[in-house]
Amino acid sequence: ELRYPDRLNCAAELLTGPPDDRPVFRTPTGATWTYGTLRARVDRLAHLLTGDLGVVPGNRVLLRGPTTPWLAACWLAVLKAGAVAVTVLAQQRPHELATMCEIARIEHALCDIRAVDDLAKAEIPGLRITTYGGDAPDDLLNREAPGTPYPAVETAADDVALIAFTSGTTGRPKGCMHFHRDVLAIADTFSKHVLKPHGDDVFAGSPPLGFTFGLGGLVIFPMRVGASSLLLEQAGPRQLLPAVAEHRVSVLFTAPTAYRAMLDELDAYDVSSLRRCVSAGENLPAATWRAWRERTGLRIVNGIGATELLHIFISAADEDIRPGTTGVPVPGWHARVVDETGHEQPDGEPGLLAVRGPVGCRYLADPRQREYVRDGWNITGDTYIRQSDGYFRYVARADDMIISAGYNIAGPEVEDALLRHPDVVEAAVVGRADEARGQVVVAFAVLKEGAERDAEALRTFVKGELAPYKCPREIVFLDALPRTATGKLQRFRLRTDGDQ
Ligand code: 3SK
Repeated sequence: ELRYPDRLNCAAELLTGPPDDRPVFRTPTGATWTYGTLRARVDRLAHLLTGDLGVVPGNRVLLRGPTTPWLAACWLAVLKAGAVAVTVLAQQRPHELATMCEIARIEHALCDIRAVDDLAKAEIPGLRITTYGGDAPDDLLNREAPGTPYPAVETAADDVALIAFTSGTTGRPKGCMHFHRDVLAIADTFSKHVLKPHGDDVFAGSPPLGFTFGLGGLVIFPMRVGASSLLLEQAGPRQLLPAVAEHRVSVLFTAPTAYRAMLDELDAYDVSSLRRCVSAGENLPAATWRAWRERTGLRIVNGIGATELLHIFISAADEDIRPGTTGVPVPGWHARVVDETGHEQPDGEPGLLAVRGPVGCRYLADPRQREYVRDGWNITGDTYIRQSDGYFRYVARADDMIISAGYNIAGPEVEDALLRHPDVVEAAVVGRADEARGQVVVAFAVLKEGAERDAEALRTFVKGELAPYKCPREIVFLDALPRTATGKLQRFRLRTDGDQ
């Protein structure tokens, strides 16, 4: 069981320990921040926040900008000053920003000068925006500030440290409140037991710091062990491989689509520094796992996480990894598969994934809390099967099950079959209303450049892979699939039966 002192400031905790000259953040341009530099800059920022800007403990501070050491330093300074960090995504548009500010009652924003336009456009009443990274004398980084150490505010372990917004794949954003102890708990469960990092590791990846997958993987996990992190402003599959090769990255965080995309370019880069490759955000098909293993010798660490629970709670490490499954509950977490009434399903039967552990869902002023937390269990909205060996296998998002002529069909299973075709780069499968069958299976596919868009050939391929009743009635070819700002597939945008 995890135990933390009653008084705990997680930022102070993450900043304490490593020697001053040890690197903590690197950038692709070759800049290196040491732990000493970071500590001094965080203290300066915390002085400015609580001095010039008038932030007091408990205030919520919006943070917005590309993934840079300064964004990470602002996040740490906000927490060290006892305020609450609300990191949002660079892609979020004015109306979304306004909604989040309204829900979280945000009065202060620290914004990278390059991302300020949409925030200013949102015209959020009472919001005081301070920019960083610009030339103006009142830019945060150009202001006079004391060079003395900033004593961390003695927050309680269960004071709110951050609010992470999730819009899921649809709907009004929900703000998830997480405590100071939660920030350490994700490092002391998933990272400690599955990644087993050490001080020499170099972390990197694609998820932004506004997505807790990235915040954990690129800031919290490395800092918890005195390691360093390469912070990439551009972190698509094209940028990841050269970054891994050049900066000798050892722990990589990205999504299944990026692993698939990188397979084509792997031969051009030296990725021998990689030790751990983490995949989350979406289900990892066994075919992608096997192809990556064959080409790199590495076993991808698959995991399921949620903004509501801050990070990954089911996964597996090293030889315990079983492709095609997500894994087992991370030490410290418990998981089971239940029916709609909360009763446990027999092994092998699909049901709702229910999870409990050191971090729980606490939506800010949102009645959907009652749906997510039932009898103390967090119901993530995923359909899973617990196998007889105790491994959890993903079936679908609960709302992505298709019922056709009485058959239950999991969209992701059909997507995996499509992805086994060498020409298919991305696939999404949804149910479309049908008078005779209730629903029929419709697939959307993105093909490799130059591949022939032959729907019949692809249907024949799927029939060779799956029972015929799972074969898509129709296959539509697209140039790209609709995704959320964090890269999750938005299947609801592909449904054409009007029930989204
Ligand atoms: O939402 C997710 O998929 C996720 C995955 C890993 C860690 C954190 C999150 C929010």
